[in-house]
Amino acid sequence: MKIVAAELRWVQIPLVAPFRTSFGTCDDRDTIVLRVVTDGGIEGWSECGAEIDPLYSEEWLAGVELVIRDHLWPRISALGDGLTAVAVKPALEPVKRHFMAKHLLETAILDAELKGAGMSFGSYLGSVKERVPAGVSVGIMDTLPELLEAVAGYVEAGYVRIKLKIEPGWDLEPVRLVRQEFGDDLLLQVDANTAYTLLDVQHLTRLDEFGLLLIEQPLREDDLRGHAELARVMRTPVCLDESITSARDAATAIAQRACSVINIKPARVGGYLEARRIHDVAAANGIPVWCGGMLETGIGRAPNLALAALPGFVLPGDTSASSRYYSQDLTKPFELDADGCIAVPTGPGIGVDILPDVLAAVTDRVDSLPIG
Ligand code: NPG
Repeated sequence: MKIVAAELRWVQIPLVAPFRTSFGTCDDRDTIVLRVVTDGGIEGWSECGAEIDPLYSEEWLAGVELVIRDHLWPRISALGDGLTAVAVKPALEPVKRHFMAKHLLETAILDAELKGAGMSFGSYLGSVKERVPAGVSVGIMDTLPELLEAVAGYVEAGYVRIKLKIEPGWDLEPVRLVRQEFGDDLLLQVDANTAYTLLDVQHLTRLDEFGLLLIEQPLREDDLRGHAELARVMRTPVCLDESITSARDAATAIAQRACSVINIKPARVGGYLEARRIHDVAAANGIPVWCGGMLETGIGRAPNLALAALPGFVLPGDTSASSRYYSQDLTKPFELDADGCIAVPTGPGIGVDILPDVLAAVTDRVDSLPIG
């Protein structure tokens, strides 16, 4: 397979409501969509997980564009006719980290390759389910009544699991109220996005009384020792997100007992092939995993759903319906069925068609990558 055209498309799409985490608030989803075209005339698509600012991780969109243009794309081009999705990671290995940039490249190439073979992401990755249960991530709100109203809306819509974003000053009270209002049967978890330190251990253990499924990434991404210490004293299972960027990280964290659950986001770990390796390492250790999200449009959501259908994904993911984020998605919208599940796409590659007019309307700029 050879690439004959490639373009990075900067898009900005309004969110239906602002989304606030412990590291910031976004009103729009800014991202880069990559389109590649093969010598066989097949298009491959992918969506970047990075944001405008390097607050969730060290990557940011302008940096992604730079590292692709100056360091990653020349290595892909050098593969010539020998380009396959499996060849991407080894070719890019000399460039340290930059997982979201690598994910963008590998995913578009995998999409094109699978479309050429008439195979879906699900079949390729080893999906075992036709539909996956959908959870929803609820941002930090200005007031508790606003939070309760938002959660009520999602429960009513049929989401099977609620994740509350927390930070110091917005933790025990919101969790207590949501538990009280929606009862003990609601599957409930929290996500701190690294907002706490080991000094907060006593405070965090007070979350134990609320029967949470898990607490996600309470401490800094590089603090595995701290997570292990916390996991020893907390009854609530500790889940890692930001700390895990590879199967090796997963194996280390599990060996150190720093987590008993892992959130797998393909964008954070360099793509679907590494995501599947993490799944395999976790499964071999009896560690449950679930699929996280980065507010993806349908372009990124479709392959995430395929990943979430692998057998080790035993907890509902942040694989919500399109309407959770966008009034107009870039693909046909993903919708919840009566059981709170979303169907895994079955068509070749990512299995969804991009709506060209919608994409054009939200595109700020298109930059071509050099060919040959
Ligand atoms: O449903 O796609 C979604 C969002 C889920 O909370 C979510 N994502 O920390 O996991 C996270 C958070 C996030 C959003 C992280 C955007 C980075 C960017």
